[in-house]
Amino acid sequence: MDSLNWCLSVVMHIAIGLVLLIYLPISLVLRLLYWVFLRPFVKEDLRGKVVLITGASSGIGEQLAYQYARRGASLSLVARREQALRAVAKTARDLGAPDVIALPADISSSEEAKRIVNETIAHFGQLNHLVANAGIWSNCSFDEITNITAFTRMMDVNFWGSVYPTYYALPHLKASCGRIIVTTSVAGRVPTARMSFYNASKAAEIRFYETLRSELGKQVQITILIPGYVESELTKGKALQKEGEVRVNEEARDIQIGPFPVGHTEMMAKIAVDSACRGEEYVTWPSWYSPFHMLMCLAPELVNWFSIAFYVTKEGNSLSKRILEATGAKKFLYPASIRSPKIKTEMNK
Ligand SMILES: NC(=O)c1ccc[n+]([C@@H]2O[C@H](COP(=O)([O-])OP(=O)(O)OC[C@H]3O[C@@H](n4cnc5c(N)ncnc54)[C@H](OP(=O)(O)O)[C@@H]3O)[C@@H](O)[C@H]2O)c1
Ligand SMILES: *[C@@H]1O[C@H](CO)[C@@H](O)[C@H](O)[C@H]1NC(C)=O
Ligand SMILES: *[C@@H]1O[C@H](CO)[C@@H](O)[C@H](O)[C@H]1NC(C)=O
Ligand SMILES: *[C@@H]1O[C@H](CO)[C@@H](O)[C@H](O)[C@H]1NC(C)=O
Ligand SMILES: CC(=O)N[C@H]1CO[C@H](CO)[C@@H](O)[C@@H]1O
Repeated sequence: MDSLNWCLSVVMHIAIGLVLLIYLPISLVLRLLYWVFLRPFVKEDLRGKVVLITGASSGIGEQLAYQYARRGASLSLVARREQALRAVAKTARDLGAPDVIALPADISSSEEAKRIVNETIAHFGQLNHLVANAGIWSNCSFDEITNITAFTRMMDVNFWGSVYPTYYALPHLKASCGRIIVTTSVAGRVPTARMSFYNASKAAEIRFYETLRSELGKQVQITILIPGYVESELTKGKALQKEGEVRVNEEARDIQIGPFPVGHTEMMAKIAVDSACRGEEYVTWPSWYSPFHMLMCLAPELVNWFSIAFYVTKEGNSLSKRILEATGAKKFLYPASIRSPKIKTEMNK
């Protein structure tokens, strides 16, 4: 049995090696041809389209709303903080969205998810893009957590909070040959210490939407957004803390992000919407994160060593934070918008 297993293993390695040897050069040429000849001309016209965005009250979702608005789409905006949501809705109208509705809801509840899809259809009569973007993160290592049950929230918001609206929106998306855009994270592909649940929720999201993509084929296209660090309330330090409550913790943020530059969200939102309109499957931005996917496939142990050296804290400090402090690099690497702990407070959410 053992030798059969060994033979099969050798055969598989050689077979897959051959497939890659033939497939990779061909796909490279095809991709190049696509980039040069087709890509500039493929682009969905968003005028008259309806887009539902979850997590639209701040950060990436807010900027995505503005990009869709500029391109003439009507919007249905979802998050829990109503005032913040209404302010985003107003700006979106000013930027050119013909019609915008704000639907306050907690997306981790399936009933609420059902309601917001229902209200969107009742108001607009159609749905063309679903942007599943709402999410929370946390910064503590597993053994620091003092209230473990509070951490089911991470899965409830990041994973189920994307799956529920997808489920209820799917019939309408099929009817319109629409698209799903889902905001995941580089952390879902590349393990990063101190983010076990965040990392797991994002990995689950990526796998789920990759599988759904193969089930749906061309009927409903799926764009998976894989952001690295960009400015938002999340990178201001708003996170699920070890005691199980959500608040802003800048010091923890400095440990987590360290000397990694934080990208401008407006730029990312622009690239994300353009890529979705071209039907692209993955968007990794800032793009310097892309090689990390390859590194993760070829040498996961390097990622692991780096993660330990960089993020694991000794006496409340980590190499990442020490580098940040020693070089004074924060001024250049973090946009001004996240260098203050102020967030759009409302009911302490
Ligand atoms: N910023 C980054 O560096 C980065 C990197 C990788 C991935 N991401 C991902 O990007 C997505 C957006 O995050 P962000 O960076 O823009 O952070 P953010 O500014 O904190 O935005 C998160 C949004 O999600 C909403 N939200 C949270 N819980 C919700 C719930 N239960 N129901 C409905 N809405 C909820 C928030 O609105 P309310 O509080 O009003 O409900 C807010 O609008 C997340 O999925 C995040 O994981 C961000
Ligand atoms: C959804 O909307 C329809 C009308 O568009 C209504 O008849 C139905 O009761 C609603 N369902 C729920 C669960 O709210
Ligand atoms: C732990 O978190 C859960 C969920 O947020 C909460 O209901 C519970 O009261 C918390 N327990 C303690 C001991 O703080
Ligand atoms: C985040 O990390 C910092 C550094 O270890 C820690 O002090 C903080 O307690 C962590 N998050 C919380 C407050 O849960
Ligand atoms: C530190 C940590 O939780 N790492 C996990 C992140 O997610 C990947 C899956 O993508 C796991 O393999 C890691 O163990």
